[in-house]
Amino acid sequence: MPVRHLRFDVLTIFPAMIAGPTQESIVKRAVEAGLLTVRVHNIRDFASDKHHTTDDTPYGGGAGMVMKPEPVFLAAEHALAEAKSAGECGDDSAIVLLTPQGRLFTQDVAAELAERRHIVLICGRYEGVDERVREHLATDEISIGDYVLTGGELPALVVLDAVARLVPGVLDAESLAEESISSGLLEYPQYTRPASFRGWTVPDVLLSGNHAAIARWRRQQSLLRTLRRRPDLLARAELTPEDRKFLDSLRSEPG
Ligand code: 9D3
Repeated sequence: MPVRHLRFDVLTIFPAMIAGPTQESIVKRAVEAGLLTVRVHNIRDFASDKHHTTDDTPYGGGAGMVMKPEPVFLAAEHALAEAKSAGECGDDSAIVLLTPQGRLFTQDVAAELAERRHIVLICGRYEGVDERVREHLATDEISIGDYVLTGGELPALVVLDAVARLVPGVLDAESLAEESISSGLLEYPQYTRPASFRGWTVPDVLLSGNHAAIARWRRQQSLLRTLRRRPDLLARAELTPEDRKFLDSLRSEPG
C-alpha cells in the first residue's frame, strides 16, 4: 500500500495562532514522519495597498468590517500553486471556509475530509468575509458549533486536528481500531496506577485478569454513560442483541 499524504494550507491574518499548535505533539510528529504538510499563509502578505489592508466597510452600510476578497483569493491561489509544484495535490483540493453559517463539523465530516489529498482552510475575521469568497472560491463551509468565536482560526485548528489523526499512520493502529469498535458510544472509565488513590479504589474487575469480564464491564459502562449523558447518540449507535438486553435491564431498574 502506498503511503497516504495530506497537505493543509491555512490562510489567516493571525498566522501565529496556527503555527504554535501545529508545532506540537501528534501533528508535529506526523509532519516529521512525512504524513502531513502544514503551511500557514498570512493573508496580509497578499494585500496590494501600502498598509496591507485586509478589511473594509460593508457596502450598504452597517456596523463592523468585512474581509476584502482580493487578498483571500491571492493567498488561496498562491497556496494552490505551491501545493501543485510540491506534487501535493490533484485537481480536487477542498477549499474550506470556516464560518458560523457552515455545515456543522462532525466526525463524519472529518472522515470525509481525511480522504482528500489537499485541504485549504480559510479563516475569517471581523464581521464576515466578502460573499464572493464563499460563492467563487470555497468548495465547502464549516462551523464547529453554535457559539460565537472571534474568528476562524480556532475552528481551523479543530478541523486540522480531527482530520490529521485520521490519516493512516498518524495515530497508532490500536487507538483507531478501538474507536471503530465502540463507534457511536461514549468511552468507558479509565484507570491507571495506583489501585487505591486517597482511598478511592479501581473497580475489582479491572484487576481480575479476566479479559472477557473486563470487555463486558467496559461495554456496559459505555452503554450506561451514553444512556445517561447522550441518549441522542444511542439512537444511531450499532448495538448487539446483548447490548439491547443490558439497556432493557437498566430501564426496568432506574438510577
Ligand atoms: C454579527 C453576527 N455574527 C454572526 C453570529 C457575525 C460573526 C461572528 C463571529 C462572524 C464571524 C465570527 C467569527 N467566527 C468564525 O469565523 C467562525 C466560527 C464561530 O464563531 N463559531 C463556530 N464555528 C465557527 S467557524 C468560523
